[in-house]
Amino acid sequence: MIPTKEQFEKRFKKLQKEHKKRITKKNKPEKNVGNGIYQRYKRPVLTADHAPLHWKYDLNYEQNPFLMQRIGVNATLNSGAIYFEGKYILMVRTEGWDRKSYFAVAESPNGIDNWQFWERPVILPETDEPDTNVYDMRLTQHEDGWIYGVFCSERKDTSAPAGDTLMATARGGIARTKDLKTWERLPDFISHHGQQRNLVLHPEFVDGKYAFYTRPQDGFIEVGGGGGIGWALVDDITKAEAPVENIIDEKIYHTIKELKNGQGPAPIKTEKGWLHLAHGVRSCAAGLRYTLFMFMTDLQDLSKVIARPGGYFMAPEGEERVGDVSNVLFTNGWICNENNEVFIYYGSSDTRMHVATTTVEQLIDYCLNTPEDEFRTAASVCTINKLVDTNKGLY
Ligand code: M1P
Repeated sequence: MIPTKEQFEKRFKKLQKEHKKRITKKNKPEKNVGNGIYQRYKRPVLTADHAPLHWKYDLNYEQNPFLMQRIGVNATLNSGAIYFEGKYILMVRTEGWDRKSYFAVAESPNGIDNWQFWERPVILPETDEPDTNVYDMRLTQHEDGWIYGVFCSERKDTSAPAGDTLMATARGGIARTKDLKTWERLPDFISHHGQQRNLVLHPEFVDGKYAFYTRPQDGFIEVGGGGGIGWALVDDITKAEAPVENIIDEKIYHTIKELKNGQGPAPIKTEKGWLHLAHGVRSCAAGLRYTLFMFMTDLQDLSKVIARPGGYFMAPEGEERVGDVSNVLFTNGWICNENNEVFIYYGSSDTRMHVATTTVEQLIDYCLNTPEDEFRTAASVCTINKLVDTNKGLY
């Protein structure tokens, strides 16, 4: 039986109520004492269910009397972030039921809860070679006055043999805006070191040039002989081409970044150096494990790493462990507000978005005082014992 208009309207009201309840629910810090480095929050900040109803349902009774969902959102993940006009903004990687990702802006008054998507997803212009998929945008407020969105542009590999429907290429896509609404697409970043994912624009000019953190890789998935976080200077961002990519943070055997690593968001400038957040990938019987790690670079020589806290900064916990691609934490967005409070936005298991809060002061302390990884079991034990000695009489 076809529902009546009255039934249709009743169902719509219920959907609206559920949706409003979800997006206005207060988010609170986790109750445990925590590690003193950052504070996780109880609930994800964004899930697929936060997407507006008018993106998913045809709300016209004549066309959709059952009020069926016509379009679906599968996940809201790896989001860029920016503090813009007094609002906390996420550039959300939104993935549809059709496996395509697109970007959509969500804003919150406090960076923690009440995230609302803007009316429509971002209309991102294409280049002459249309992207099949776009994802993981990093937002950089550059000193040239533009806000840049640098993201991965994926296309089918035209050299794939017939029948191979997996081979793909990843390139750095670049777009810019002043208002986060109207975007100008620039040509893709040209790398001479293979494919690119996790490309990030540094916020300041370096020797009068645009500076990028890169991630050269031999193939679409495997970084192969490439890999590491690279550093590249580019003369003209409207024709971004990097002849040289110097690795500043390499992948290392038997560490949390033994397989690959990639810069997260653009770094935060502090009086002690630039704070960097990144992801590292290790291999295990269950597949790949993605965790977050930090490092710091020098204020004068930006390609010089001055602090390398060992091990991971944050790893998947509880429900974060499970999702479309389980055992993954990934970040490409953080916000430092006027009080030096830092909001770290991270995706878990390629499914949902979370926040953790900390301060610039805590992150500097973490980077400068966490022991480095010394790459051997015996050295790790020695590091623990040094701490035990220092703590004598205190426990
Ligand atoms: O599925 C885990 C992550 O895989 C990729 O990251 P990387 O290039 O470092 O392997 C990205 O597709 C990322 O979006 C995803 O979260």
